[in-house]
Amino acid sequence: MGVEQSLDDVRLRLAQARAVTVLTGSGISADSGIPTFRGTDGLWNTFRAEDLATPEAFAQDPHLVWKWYNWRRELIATKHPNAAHEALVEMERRLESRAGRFHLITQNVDGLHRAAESRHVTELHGNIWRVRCTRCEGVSDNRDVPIQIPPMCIQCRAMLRPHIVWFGEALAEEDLRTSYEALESCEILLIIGTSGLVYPAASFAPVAKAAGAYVVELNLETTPSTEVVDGAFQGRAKDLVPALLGQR
Ligand code: BJW
Ligand code: ZN
Repeated sequence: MGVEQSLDDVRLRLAQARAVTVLTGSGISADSGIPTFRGTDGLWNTFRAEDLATPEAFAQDPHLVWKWYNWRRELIATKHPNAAHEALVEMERRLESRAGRFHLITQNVDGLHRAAESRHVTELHGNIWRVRCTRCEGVSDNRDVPIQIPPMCIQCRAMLRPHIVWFGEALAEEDLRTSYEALESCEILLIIGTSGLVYPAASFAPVAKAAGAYVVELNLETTPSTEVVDGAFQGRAKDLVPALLGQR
């Protein structure tokens, strides 16, 4: 079966499905000009994850960690959702118009799915436009670019941190519960633009498959998940996702 034909096959399955879950990673925002983490142009090529994206790094040098987030805030503030983000909004609209269920789980912290106006979204690793108090744990929105560093909590005057899940930190229980529900009850799981290396999201494909879902991967390259999925398509998210809706 040629690639064109099998993409059509997924398109038909999607058009009939009653429950679709989508997992996205930084590859979907690469088409908006936001760097991914791994790979030749990835952030972890220039920065060491353990120096910046761990609670230990923040405890040791909060100023350095906040400087990195300021740099990323400045970059992300100039970026917009692309055709792939928009196609997922349309996918949700179509499913809901026939009383189906759609849930989008993203590992991205850039907020572009919400900006595009996807409605059922779980931001598994947090959001770069939110801050959390290191003492009272109060979470608030903050879109200052640049943010004055280090930012302080107005309630208890302790330091604020990015509301982002760093390595070694637990994901929010409610986000995990919602994600597993969506994975275990979907007919189709689409995995878009993620290397599938970071847990627990890396285990979502087998979880959905074990529950009977048809699992499809869209990525520029093959990944460790490619072997376990039912269909894998190599290309840019901004081309492949609209194609799944017949928008080409
Ligand atoms: C395109 C494209 C285009 C490009 N179109 N495609 C089990 C085994 C081993 C280790 C662990 C384990 N369980 C937990 C761990 C430890 C750790 C982990 O997974 N480590 C691995 C690296 C081995 N996990 C954790 O620590 C997690 N916490 C946890 O498990 O807690 C347990 C616990 C319980 C109770 C108490 C305490 C603890 C937390 C993980 C948090 C990850 N956070 C980060 C960074 C946040 C910082 C920030 O952003 O500011 O989130 S890591 C980074 O990776 C970021 C991303 O969301 C995440 C995933 O990356 P993603 O999106 O896949 O990007 P890339 O770059 O890897 O891939 C891009 C892909 O796109 C590529 O495939 C390209 O080909 C493709 N692409 N352009 C389509 N145009
Ligand atoms: Zn506080």
